[in-house]
Amino acid sequence: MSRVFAHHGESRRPVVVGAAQLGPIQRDDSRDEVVARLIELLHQAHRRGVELVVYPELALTTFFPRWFETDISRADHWYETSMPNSSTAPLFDEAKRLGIGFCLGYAELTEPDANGSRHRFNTQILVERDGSVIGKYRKVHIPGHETNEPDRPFQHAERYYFEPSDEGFPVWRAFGGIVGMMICNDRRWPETYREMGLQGVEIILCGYNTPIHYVPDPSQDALQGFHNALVMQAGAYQNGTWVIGVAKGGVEEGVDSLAQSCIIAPSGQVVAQALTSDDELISAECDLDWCARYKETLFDFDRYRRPEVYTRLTSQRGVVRPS
Ligand code: CDV
Repeated sequence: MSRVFAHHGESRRPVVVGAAQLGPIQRDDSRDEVVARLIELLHQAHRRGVELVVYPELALTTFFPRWFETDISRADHWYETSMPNSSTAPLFDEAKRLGIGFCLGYAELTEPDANGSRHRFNTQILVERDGSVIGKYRKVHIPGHETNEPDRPFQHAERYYFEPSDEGFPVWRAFGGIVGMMICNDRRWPETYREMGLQGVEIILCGYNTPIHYVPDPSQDALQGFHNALVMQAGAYQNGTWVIGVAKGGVEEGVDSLAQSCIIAPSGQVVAQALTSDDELISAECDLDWCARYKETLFDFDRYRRPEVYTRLTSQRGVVRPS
């Protein structure tokens, strides 16, 4: 017998979430200047009763993969080698003082591994209200190109600057629910949401930097806002989860990037959206119990999914190419 939900919620698990959109960060802006902006958004969040603030992808610097640096070590200054560090400590301290958790994206340069190699990741961390780092996610889907493409109006050399993570999509028990993270291009792939959906995720935190001009196919430029909403609304609905999408938008070093940060309910509905392309906080009370209305009805995975059948048949059939 299926569960039937009352029109109004019987139980509630509310968490007030803020999407702290950033406007552009120019090349010469210092970490300290940027952190001051993050703290200003944190203060706005505090005034609104926000418990969890989500910042964009690569929130501490300009989007540096737009330039190609032949000697990659000359780009090391864009990366963080520890977290917190002297620049971000004021953010950690202020968030802890206010009792607000946060999610922060940055470029990570690891300590040498057993082979003496250092690794570069596009990373997001989840910080609890007591200032402890409880989760780290490294971007899986790395878009763009590996080598310099000088004919482009600007580079998108993420595949030169970052390794793809082989750690998948973990989820964490935090903020009264089950939290997952993804970064920018990850949001375009249905398996990102489904991998977390299969682990019961209730809220997915996502920072992004999306240039409006998509060099490989400019016909997509006018559709950037549509595609952004399309993928996150579909991912939320099909997995019964909240999705928090947070942009670094506006014209950064001459490159215009999509803003339109938004908070999406498990119904797929947008419940809050940024109006500007600048530093702007949007917020919403996210009732994590609302997820069950989708996870236990239309998207009851255990009851209705049949991957054991269709993945086997699809791999037997293989790819059919247009003739
Ligand atoms: N930072 C990104 O991952 N940006 C990509 C662009 C290159 C398409 C995105 O998916 O928005």
